[in-house]
Amino acid sequence: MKKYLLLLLTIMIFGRAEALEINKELHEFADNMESCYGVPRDKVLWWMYGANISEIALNRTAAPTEAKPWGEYRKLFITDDRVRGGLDFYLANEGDLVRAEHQFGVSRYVIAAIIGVETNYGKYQLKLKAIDMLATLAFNSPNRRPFFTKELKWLLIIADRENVDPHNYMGSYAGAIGYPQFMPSNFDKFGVDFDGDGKTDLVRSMPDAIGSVAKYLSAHGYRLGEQTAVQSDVSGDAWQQFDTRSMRPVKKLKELTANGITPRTPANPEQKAILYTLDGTDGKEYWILYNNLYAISRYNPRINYAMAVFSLSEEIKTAVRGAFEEGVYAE
Ligand SMILES: [Ca+2]
Repeated sequence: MKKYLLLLLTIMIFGRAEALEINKELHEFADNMESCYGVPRDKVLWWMYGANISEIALNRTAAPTEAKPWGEYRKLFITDDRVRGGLDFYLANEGDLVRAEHQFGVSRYVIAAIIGVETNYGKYQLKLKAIDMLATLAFNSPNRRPFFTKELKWLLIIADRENVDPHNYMGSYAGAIGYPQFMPSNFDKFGVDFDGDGKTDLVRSMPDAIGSVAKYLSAHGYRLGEQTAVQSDVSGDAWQQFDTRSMRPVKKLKELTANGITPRTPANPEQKAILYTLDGTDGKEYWILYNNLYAISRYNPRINYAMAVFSLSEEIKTAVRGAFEEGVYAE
């Protein structure tokens, strides 16, 4: 630990820009990391001395984003470029996507769509250090400190365990890491070494990202072969009681159909379901949501997010099938 102390001393003498203040609170955090999780306190303090306050993290998490109507959101989001990107991504990663589908029981197209939505299939350049974002939000933000402190804790536990400098974990302004944008606590629970190199690397390994997304969705109840969401037609008034603006499928499909809600594609009447009304480009859309949509929403709890992943996955599936039929790509 001597080298850390020496480096700390050097930094304390020469100073640094926009540094995180190393105060009593941070010392307590470091003590806690050592006593509860076995991560040496000097190592933690050294890592934290290297962390900078991020204005981006403070500004972005403070500004609530307004929810757009679904129709508008879909048009902005499910573009030709994004679908073509999904086809390219599928063709480049088919082996791992199929393997993940078999191993975890999650649609290969949904896995592709999640990575497409999160980081544009890994093409989005992650320029922010998760440690800067999380340290800023844990120690310098007025809100949600316990949440981000917990995530910072997990970032350092993982770094210590995997023997990686935590400053190498690149992510978003909220501290989500790598291609699939996992928060560090999810990295710990659902991270998979899917390329078998002995490390779970969500920043550089696309196979690891694919396996981890599949494990996450599977653990949150996704089941291959079940429907995800389907548009329906409504009649009478009784259907309104099922329109609760919740994505949690707490009714059975047969209860919905008995009350004037007719799915445009039939499904098992015993299947758990709920109705969700969305503002489409041509007026109201009445969607029946199933358990798989709810599982997707565990990745991000906004309806537009879950619907965008679902819609994109369907578009990618259509594009892949089209490519096979045209003989552009032979299976
Ligand atoms: Ca790996």
